[in-house]
Amino acid sequence: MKILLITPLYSYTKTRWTPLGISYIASLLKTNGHQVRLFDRMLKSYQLGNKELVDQEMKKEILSYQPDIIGFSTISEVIYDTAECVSFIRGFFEGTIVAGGHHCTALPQISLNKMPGLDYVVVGEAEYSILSLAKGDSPHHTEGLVTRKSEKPNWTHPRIENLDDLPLPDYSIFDMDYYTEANKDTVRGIYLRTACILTSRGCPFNCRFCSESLNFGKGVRFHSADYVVENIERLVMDYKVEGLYFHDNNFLYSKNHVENICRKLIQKNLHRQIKWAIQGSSVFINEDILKTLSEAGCIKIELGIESINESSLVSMNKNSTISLNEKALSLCKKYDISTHAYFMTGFEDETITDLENTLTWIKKYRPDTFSLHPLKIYPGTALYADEGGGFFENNDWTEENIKSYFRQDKLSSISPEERHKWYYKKYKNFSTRYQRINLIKSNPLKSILRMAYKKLFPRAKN
Ligand code: B12
Ligand code: SF4
Repeated sequence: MKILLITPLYSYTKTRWTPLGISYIASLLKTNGHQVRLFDRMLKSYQLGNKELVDQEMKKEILSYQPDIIGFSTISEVIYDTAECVSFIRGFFEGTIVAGGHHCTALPQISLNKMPGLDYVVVGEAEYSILSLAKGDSPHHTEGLVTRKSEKPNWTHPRIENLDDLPLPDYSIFDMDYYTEANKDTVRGIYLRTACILTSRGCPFNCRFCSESLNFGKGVRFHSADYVVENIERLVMDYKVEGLYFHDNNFLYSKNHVENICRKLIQKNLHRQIKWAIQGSSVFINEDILKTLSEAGCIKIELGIESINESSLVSMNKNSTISLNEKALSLCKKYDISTHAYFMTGFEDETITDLENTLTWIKKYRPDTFSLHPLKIYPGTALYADEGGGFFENNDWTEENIKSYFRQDKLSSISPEERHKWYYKKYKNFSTRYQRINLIKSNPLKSILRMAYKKLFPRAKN
């Protein structure tokens, strides 16, 4: 069968992170004899400049490729784009249309109702469900596939117990010239030609604002070190990458897993060829693990600090403490591993003084880079159950509705005007200056000159 996968359009993100879920799905389908293509709406919008042109190009692609199945990857914040595409494509396409990913997993039946052009929704890890569909198995007996007739207890979230059963992800489905082009944002603050990779699925924690355990189930499953290193060798050989960004929610969760991968990287001499970055929780950071990481080429750890207000961490069920975060930042410095601190704003008990204190804290503990994201209430999270007000169930999924829902500051007592003022008066200048200095400190002159050239000629190739 011919399958066309489509990712949603969103305002341009600087991090060139590949949608890896798509590459796993594509790989399993191709290994089983199917043809797969990707229409990457975000990249197309970057290349073509406007949505109308992207839609026209998408229609052309569908009419010329003539797929049997079209599959959408969904994300709550951009679900209006998927909804519009489904209805647009239904106007001229009679084949099967399915959707999977985080948003549909959280709201399978509602997604079918709100997007009448959809035939099925796939919940959770979709590789084997979509393969069954491509093989022509009965949708009513396919695990993970939700039809309009499915009743809640009849669908189960598939869980791939042995991740190594999956063939290596297929990166050739992406425009890898674009995704691996050297930049300073994929590994934040360090200018590299980078690819993304995944070594595990799931997260041991359950933060109230996160839906990871809904998508991947409880606990964490791992690829073996052999699988991971084979994947890395292939990326280095095929795409000449000099950096890797690990998408694992918590790369450090299993010491054994980390040590096995690091040992193999050193055995294969890959630690001298690639620099890599991970996301990890401060809970798992100690001298032993940092030494192992540093010897194997890890140059950056991203930490989900979220808040410097202990009560916000507790109310969000965040499994770390401020003192653990402070300790982690100083230990990373000792082992010369750069850090990125993720912060969130919009918690219930937050005040402008807390935001001010965050900047003071940053100056004191000096992560190399940092970012501040508004707290958003996604379906499938504990926070949505308590505070979402059934928004997605009760409203049309139009661009206007969805954008205004995500613009709301539902929990915070800081008014939007106050926050806006603080952001532009205090945060923006502070952040730009701080990160610019870090960029100069963390990159060799050659990279700095390249970045300056790219700033002058943004579309120039490296
Ligand atoms: C890499 C990444 C990105 C990349 C690539 C996006 C992508 N679709 O993968 C970029 C930078 C573009 C991105 C941007 C955004 N992201 Co993002 N991103 C991630 C991240 C860190 C990893 C994704 C990944 O590779 N996972 C591993 C693979 C194996 O899992 P998967 O992608 O979920 O895919 C599996 C299933 O979901 C399903 N599936 C996925 N696609 C499809 C398609 C079909 C047809 C089917 C049937 C099934 C299916 O099968 C896959 C294989 O098992 C996740 C967090 C996470 N750990 O998943 C957040 C995450 C997906 N992002 C999120 C968000 C909010 C965003 C943004 C809105 C952020 C922002 N405000 O800018 C934008 C939206 C832009 C866009 N156009 O999609 C949220 C989504 C929450 C939600 N309820 O929708 C997540 C879950 C982070 C979080 N915990 O909050 N993101
Ligand atoms: S640690 Fe990260 S991935 Fe895990 S539940 Fe919290 S936010 Fe989600």
